[in-house]
Amino acid sequence: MSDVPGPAAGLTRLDHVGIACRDLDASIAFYRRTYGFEVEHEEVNEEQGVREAMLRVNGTDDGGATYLQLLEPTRPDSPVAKFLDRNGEGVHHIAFGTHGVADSAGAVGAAGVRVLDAEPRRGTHGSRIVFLHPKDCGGVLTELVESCGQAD
Ligand code: CMX
Ligand code: CO
Repeated sequence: MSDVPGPAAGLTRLDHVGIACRDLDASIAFYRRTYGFEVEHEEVNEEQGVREAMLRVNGTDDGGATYLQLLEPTRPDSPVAKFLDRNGEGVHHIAFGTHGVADSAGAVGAAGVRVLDAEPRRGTHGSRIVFLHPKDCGGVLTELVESCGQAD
């Protein structure tokens, strides 16, 4: 173990696991009938090129929750469409929650990980999100998310 302290990234929960699917309604039906998870929120995010549903799994001790984020592409040049072409359906990214996404991104960036968004973008339900390059995260596309109304 290294003695060097880690970055003060301020991450407080696993916010969601993003899952790429070809048919959002079929995927929702699978998670409902198999596990009993219910959709808490559904939307189209044109900037990200997705139609998506958030299925709540559990609450977290920072006052937030952990979700599955089911993602169906809305256009062929979107990140999720490219992922499906290459890999088929499956886990696309993980997302950590924070109370301050800009500060967290700064800390993670200072640790040597490429932050893909210079400014936070709009994520699910008005949240603020940035993505980290999967090649700097052991092959895992990673998102940092600050829920709407959560900023300090
Ligand atoms: N997980 C792990 N690796 C991934 C990946 C993913 N989801 N997507 C792409 N990669 C890898 C590819 O396998 C490829 O690796 P190799 O060079 O070894 O073959 C490399 O990254 C480049 O892949 P690409 O298909 O050419 O894709 P791009 O470089 O054009 O884009 C990325 C990759 C991560 C920069 C882009 O997908 C991105 O900006 N993603 C963030 C936005 C996003 O995913 N939005 C949808 C979700 C929205 C939400 O959660 O709200
Ligand atoms: Co996400």
